[in-house]
Parts: sequence; C-alpha cells; structure tokens
Amino acid sequence: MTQDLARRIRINALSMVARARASHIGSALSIADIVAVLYGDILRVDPRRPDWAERDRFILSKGHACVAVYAALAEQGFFPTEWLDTYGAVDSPLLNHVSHTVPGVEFSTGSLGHGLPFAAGKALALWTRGQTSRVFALLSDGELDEGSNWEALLFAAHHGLSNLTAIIDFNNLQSLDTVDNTLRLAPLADKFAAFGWAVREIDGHSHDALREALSAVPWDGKRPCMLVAHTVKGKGVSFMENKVEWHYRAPDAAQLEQALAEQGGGADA
Ligand SMILES: Cc1ncc(C[n+]2csc(CCOP(=O)(O)OP(=O)(O)O)c2C)c(N)n1
Repeated sequence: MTQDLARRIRINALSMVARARASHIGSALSIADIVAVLYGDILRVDPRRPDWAERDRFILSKGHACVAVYAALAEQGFFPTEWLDTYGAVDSPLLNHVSHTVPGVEFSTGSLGHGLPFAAGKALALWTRGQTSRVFALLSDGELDEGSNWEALLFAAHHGLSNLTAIIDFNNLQSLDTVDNTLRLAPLADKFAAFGWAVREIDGHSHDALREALSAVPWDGKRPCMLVAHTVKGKGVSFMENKVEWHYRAPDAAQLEQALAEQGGGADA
C-alpha cells in the first residue's frame, strides 16, 4: 500500500518538475518513501478536516522538496490531483517551496533551518494544552549546518518533548557537493544522543523499517526521538541516483519518459 503511494509520489514529482522546469527533483525522490509511510501509515490526519485540532502535525523543513509532499497530499485527498498540473505556474496554489496556504501543509519553509525550531515550539504548545497530537519534522542533512537546529535540539531535550519526532533525510549530498566535503556531520547519531535525544538509524527507503520505527514513538517515553534515515538522493531513477547535478537540473522530455518508465507505469498509472 505505501509502496504504491511512494510510486505515485515519484511519478507525480517527476511530472511536476519536468513541466515546470523546476529544480530539486533529487531532493524529492530522496524522501518519497519516508513521506509515503508517514501519510500512508503513521500520521493521524483527516483530508476532510485539515484543521482538525487533534491532528498530528507534519513539518517539511526541507521545503525545496515540496513536490513530494504536494503529491502525497493530493493522493490522500487533501486537494484535487489536478492542482498538481499547475505547479510552478504564476497563479498556481502550489508554490515552489512548501506553503501553508495549501490544505494539509502546517508551515511554510524553504529557508533552511526553521522547521525543527517551529516543530519544537509546536510540540511544547500542544503538550502544554494537554493535546495528544504528535509532531513530526523532516529535515535534510545539509540544513544541519544551520545553528538554529542545534538550539532546537537543546530546547526539545530540556523540555522532554516526547511528542516530537525528527527525521533526517541523510542522503550525504547537498546542492553542490557531498556533506562530507562541505561540513562534516559524523558521528551524527552520537551528536544527537549527546544532546539528549533517543536516536535510531535505519535505511530510509525500507518501508518496513520506517513503519516499525515511526509507529513506536516515543521510543523511551520521555525524550524526543531522532530517526537518522539513510537515503539516496534521486532514489528510484537510475541516472539521477547519487548525482549532485539533479539538485538543480530538470528532466527534459526524453529523460522524463525514461524516469517514468523506471517507475513501472506511465504518468497516469
Ligand atoms: C538558509 C538557506 N540557505 C541556503 C539555501 C539554498 N539551498 C537550497 S537547498 C540547499 C542545500 C541542499 O542540500 P540538503 O540541505 O542536504 O538537502 P537535499 O537537497 O539533499 O534534500 C541550499 C543550500 C536555503 N534554501 N536556505
């Protein structure tokens, strides 16, 4: 079930960026499996009531990968799938970085380093009001270069925000080079543990591993959870996988055709 959702997210994301001549397809393909498991199996949300007070909150901090989330929201019924065809147009409701004006989107991002601080504040507010809603934030590895994240890590651990889960899309590629060549993060899991978080590391493309980890939060009952998900930028398209140029490049017609063929179906499959 979530495998099919991930496939549809990839098909939609590829079609959207190709049509709009937009960037960031590698970034979206990297998180397609994570987003599919979240929306398919984990998040307590209701497409008929996007503002339902008891809903879980999902924050996409790497807002440049918005096509993956727009596709998931449309496939889950938050808005008509026809909207996806307008992505990138001047009058489209779907802006090029994730926007809270879209039904189901909690917070606008794109300037990296804001998602986790917002999610931590939201988790504290929900807990203070006695609500059982959980908060999930999906971050990129490169955005950990922003110091705001490390303040939020301190804040969440200090307040024991066990209703907060962060997921790192650890694909080891940024926009121009590898993480290791830009600003080394290793040993990343040890750093999060030292900041007081419960930490797990998984294959971020394994739906079973994602489901098992995310359905069991909070892992020790009293601490925020950090899931380090090892991923491949461009996952699912042979000529995009682990290739830094697909951060900015948009597929041409022939490349789109090949990429869609690799998903096991056409754009309307
Ligand atoms: C504060 C800020 N600085 C710079 C950028 C420009 N920018 C967009 S994506 C990106 C880095 C992409 O690498 P990563 O964060 O690891 O995300 P991925 O594309 O791998 O998902 C940068 C520097 C930005 N969006 N925000």
